[in-house]
Amino acid sequence: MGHLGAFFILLGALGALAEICVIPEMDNQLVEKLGQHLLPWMDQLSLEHLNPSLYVGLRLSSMQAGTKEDLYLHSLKLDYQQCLLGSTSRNYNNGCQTKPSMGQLALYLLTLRANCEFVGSRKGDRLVSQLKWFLEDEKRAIGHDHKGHPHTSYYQYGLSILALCVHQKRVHDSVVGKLLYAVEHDHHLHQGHLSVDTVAMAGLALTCLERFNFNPDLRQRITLAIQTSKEKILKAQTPEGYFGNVYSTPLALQLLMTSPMPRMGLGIACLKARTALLAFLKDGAFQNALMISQLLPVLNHKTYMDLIFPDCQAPRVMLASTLENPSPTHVSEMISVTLKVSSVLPPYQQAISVLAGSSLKDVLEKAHELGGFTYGTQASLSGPYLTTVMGKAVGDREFWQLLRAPDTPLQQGIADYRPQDGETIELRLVSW
Ligand code: B12
Repeated sequence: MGHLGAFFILLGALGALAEICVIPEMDNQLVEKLGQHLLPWMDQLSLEHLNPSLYVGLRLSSMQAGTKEDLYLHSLKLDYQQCLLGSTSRNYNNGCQTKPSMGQLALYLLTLRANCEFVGSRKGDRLVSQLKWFLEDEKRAIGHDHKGHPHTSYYQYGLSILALCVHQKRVHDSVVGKLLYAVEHDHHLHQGHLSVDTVAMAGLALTCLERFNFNPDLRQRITLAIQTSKEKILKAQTPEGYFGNVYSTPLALQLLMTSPMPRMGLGIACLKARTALLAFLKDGAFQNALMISQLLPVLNHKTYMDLIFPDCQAPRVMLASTLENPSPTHVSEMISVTLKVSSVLPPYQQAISVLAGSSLKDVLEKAHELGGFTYGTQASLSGPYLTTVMGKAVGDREFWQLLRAPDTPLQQGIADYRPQDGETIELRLVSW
């Protein structure tokens, strides 16, 4: 028996041991409630609020929003194309305050695939060229010796390769090589700690490339890196069952669900993650629209890999708008939250009184009204991102980290996090 024979016997043995990651169906009502959460966001049709991830998530879910969904896609196309390809005529910025970023362009291309469209027209080709150009620029920023960093992040780098791949557009070996190197030397994927979301996105991009065999010279490295990404994610499972944290679990599951794996315990690990997610969902704790958009495919046994050949005829249940629960009028209890900023001179610390149930953003706003505190935000697909505190803007690869004292980073942004009475929240300027 030659080497090839031995290789196939080994493969067969591994195949026999392969386990799959399946997420058994969850309560329909719970899933529908999540979908309903997206509906009010779909009424916001300004470029600042349009969110291509939301459309992708809905199309890969078991639910639809009828004409609202069509109108949303129409607005996305209009605004994204105008801002990305817009006229260069004098003094005309097409109403675009800022051009969509590399990652947003990538998500827009995923949106088109989610609607079973391939980029093919001249306009589409220009979008593909822009994304390829962005990636080349990022590749240069990382550098030959891999010592540099992408201007955006490896998350967006992976997302962009994925978007090109599902449109069956090839990406140069040298561009893929940077992502492979990052997975192989995982300190590149850290944001203080290993970013499971980033590893998952890299794994999804590489899985797509592997399916098409677009980079035959890199095939072995790609296969190995996919395996490595999955292993890293499994290793990052918490005792409660999350991969990383609750919010990285949806993307992590998307990667683990793409194909069987010769790994004992994969099935159990996924079931454990499902149980943890379910408990969290029952608490009504998945509020952020972007997070919901990454979770919905998983609940419908789908992943971004399904954008390669999406099933646009699959029946989906129509989401009914529910009237928003009227906010309870009797809640007038006040709580005290201490706001602390040590990264400025003189340091700032102040107890702020707000209504119970207020968001951290409400606390910042109140502190501003009281005087002595200023802050600035930038709209993002995840909500308002804190960019400036006390006039101090973030530098290259810095961010204003949100922490609950003494040292626990928050897992939500300023619009979603609701501090408890007596909590101290610190805003800390850190590098990542
Ligand atoms: C990269 C990244 C970062 C980078 C962003 C800088 C950069 N140049 O890319 C850094 C490390 C700085 C960062 C910071 C934070 N992040 Co972050 N981040 C991500 C990640 C991996 C990718 C985001 C991305 O590029 N998306 C694609 C592009 C196309 O979308 P975009 O909207 O244009 O991207 C921008 C925003 O996402 C923004 N951003 C990044 N993180 C967050 C978090 C929040 C809450 C907001 C409003 C915006 C925001 O930065 C991106 C680049 O400009 C996501 C993972 C995920 N699953 O989405 C987590 C993620 C969005 N981050 C998260 C969190 C919690 C934070 C922090 C609040 C952590 C903290 N305790 O301080 C801070 C934000 C604080 C603030 N100042 O408002 C959570 C949000 C969960 C939730 N409930 O919504 C995620 C899902 C990670 C996780 N699994 O916990 N993040």
